[in-house]
Amino acid sequence: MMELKIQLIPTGEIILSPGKNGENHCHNCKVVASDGVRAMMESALTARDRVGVQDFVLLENYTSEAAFIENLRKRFKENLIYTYIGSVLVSVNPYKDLEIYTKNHMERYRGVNFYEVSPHIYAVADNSYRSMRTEGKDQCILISGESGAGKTEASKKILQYYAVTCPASEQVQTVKDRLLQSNPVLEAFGNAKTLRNDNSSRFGKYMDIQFDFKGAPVGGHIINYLLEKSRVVHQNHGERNFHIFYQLIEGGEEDLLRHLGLERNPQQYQYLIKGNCPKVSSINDRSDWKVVRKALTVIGFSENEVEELLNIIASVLHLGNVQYGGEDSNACITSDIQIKYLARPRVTLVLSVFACLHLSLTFLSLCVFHHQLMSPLNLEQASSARDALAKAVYGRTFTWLVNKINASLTYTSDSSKNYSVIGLLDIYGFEVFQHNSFEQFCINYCNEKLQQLFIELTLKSEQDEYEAEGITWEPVQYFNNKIICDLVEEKFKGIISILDEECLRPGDASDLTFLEKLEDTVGGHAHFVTHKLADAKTRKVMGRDEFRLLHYAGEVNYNVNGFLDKNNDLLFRNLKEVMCMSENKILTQCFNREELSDKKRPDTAATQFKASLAKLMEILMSKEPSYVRCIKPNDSKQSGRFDEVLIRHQVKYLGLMENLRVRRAGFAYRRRYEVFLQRYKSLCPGTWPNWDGKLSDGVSTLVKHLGYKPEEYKMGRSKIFIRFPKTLFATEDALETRKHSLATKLQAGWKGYS
Ligand code: AOV
Ligand code: MG
Repeated sequence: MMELKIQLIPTGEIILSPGKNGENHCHNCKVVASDGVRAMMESALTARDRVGVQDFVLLENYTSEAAFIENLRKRFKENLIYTYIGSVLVSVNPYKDLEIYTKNHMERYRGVNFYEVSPHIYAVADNSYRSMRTEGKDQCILISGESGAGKTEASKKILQYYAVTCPASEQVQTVKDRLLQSNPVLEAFGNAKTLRNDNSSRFGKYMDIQFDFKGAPVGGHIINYLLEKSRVVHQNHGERNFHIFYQLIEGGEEDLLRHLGLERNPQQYQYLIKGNCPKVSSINDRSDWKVVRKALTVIGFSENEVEELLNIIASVLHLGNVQYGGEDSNACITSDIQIKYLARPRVTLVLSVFACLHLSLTFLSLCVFHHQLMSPLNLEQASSARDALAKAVYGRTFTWLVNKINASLTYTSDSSKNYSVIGLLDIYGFEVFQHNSFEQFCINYCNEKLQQLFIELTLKSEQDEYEAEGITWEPVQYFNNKIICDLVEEKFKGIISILDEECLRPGDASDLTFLEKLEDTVGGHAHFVTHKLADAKTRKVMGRDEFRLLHYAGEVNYNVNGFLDKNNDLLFRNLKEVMCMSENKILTQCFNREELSDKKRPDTAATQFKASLAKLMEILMSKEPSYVRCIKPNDSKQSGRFDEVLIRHQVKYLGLMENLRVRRAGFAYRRRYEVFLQRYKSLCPGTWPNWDGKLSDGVSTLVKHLGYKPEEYKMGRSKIFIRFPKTLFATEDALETRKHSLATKLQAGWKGYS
């Protein structure tokens, strides 16, 4: 009789340990149970009614969106935030600390098959790790969902899981520490409070974790994507600048602040007051400062480097306070500041900027703010030159920081690549604000690309594969967002191309002429609308300086104001020259002289972003993906609130229903014949030690010997398709048992097949 263990864990989750036949779902098993077991099963089933199913594939009415949402709601109410769709993990942000990330939890998931334990982010992490180890294929975990849905938290949990559960030597421990500590540093410099999320990632991050042949994390590499630099100089109401500024001001030691010429009050700084939101209740800048300061040391920053880094941060704040006055056509630094300069030279703003950047006073005369040395700038030009400098300094310093972290994570080994990789993608989520600009356009385009990849890799490729393998299949309809990606990125005709064209066009090019060009070129596109092209109802909610994109995840109006400038991202040449003269070593790495002699116009911001995304897609396509789909339960960041309308919208646009239908109709596992045979051939005397015939015949012989039933698998052209995970688990168990008994026999001096 089959062995079956039923365990009700405190959360109400049912854990059914697989018996000898690999059964793990109680409603699947046809056990003749004793009274005691039956009573346990009944109570387990009642619990399941309350907590829903842990894999949507098990929903009886799996095509019903209402049943899907109901299952999600039941589980959310019970603090069960994770649910599978096959191997895809759906996660709902609980907005509260759940006691589910302890070391004990990690141990529970370590080396255990996916379906044997309740769904968890650790199961995804462990599954990727084991696939990497057993199949030798690089993995990636793609975390998606809108802003505030829990992507960054999920990626941190995965990293922590590897740090705790993977083997470690002393050297590996250093790498683990550095990998972990890179998070607070990058978040300090690259995250900020937005209206959607108090800790919103304002840059995209792809991190490779490198494992050696023993499965120990030995190195890492981070690629960063388009930091939202405009935040350095401007924040919308209710938002903040990057965390690091507030951390430094709130947490920095007295001596340090004095040295940097900073006051302990964010309200003193123009670059910090635009959003009128210096404090955030969920954030403790002072304690975060301590964490960041320590992390910098762990990562390997020298005291000098930290000092230079903070000098730059302070200089940006001072720069923001440089104000202009004078004739409108001939701006100069306002007189009171000049007077201040003369009276108290050590505290003047301009001087502070230069002192912080270690520019010698001789170069002060070269400063852009001194009107006599440049062709005169009007007030607006002078302010935007100042802001451009602040953005460039901050943006380049951020890139320097990533490079520095990468250097500290570099795996040094004799051979060039003798490691395997798990990549983690945590990028800014889809976002819609009252006012959306170039940054939201880029962020949402990026999400559009990720959705495309998800479609390519799960829905489309799944269906293509059945077709290619000659397996009968009922196609599932889904919305393919390629049409929107093309609208944005197509050569010559896409929005980015048109934007670039306007940026390069001399003469009267402006944000509004860009909008007109868009209307002329893509005006007829089904996913594009402007005020002029809209129907009366839409027109009411659109400005004349906006265009609307009908994204896969919803409609967004983009205001064209600033598009050209942000895309051009230019910095006056003499400002670059001044930066090159700095004695600050970080700045000399950020601004080098070669750039000055390079006559070629750099690619625009959007084109660079498009190219980096294309490269990212290539990286991800070359790896075996796992997916975490994050859902935000409400817009008020509240725990326990399940806003059904909001959630239904996300379920729809994330394509979860289609995902489920494809999954339900399909097969849980597929393996190429040679891989399958190689792994399990020892389980059958007919295929051991070698199979000389056709590979598919070998696999047939093997699975018949293993007792696979016809409904459990199908033979394709080059692969075997296995319908249920339990079938594969049973085979894995058999392999384990065999290895174990073989080892025992070998010890006893045995030779040959038994
Ligand atoms: P995001 O990365 O998806 O948004 P985060 O991962 O930063 O969102 O999550 C937002 C906030 O939700 C966090 O700061 C936590 O307070 C809370 N949260 C998320 N996941 C969990 C969890 N598993 N347990 C407890 N609290 C959680 V963005 O970066 O804005 O797209 O750009
Ligand atoms: Mg994030």
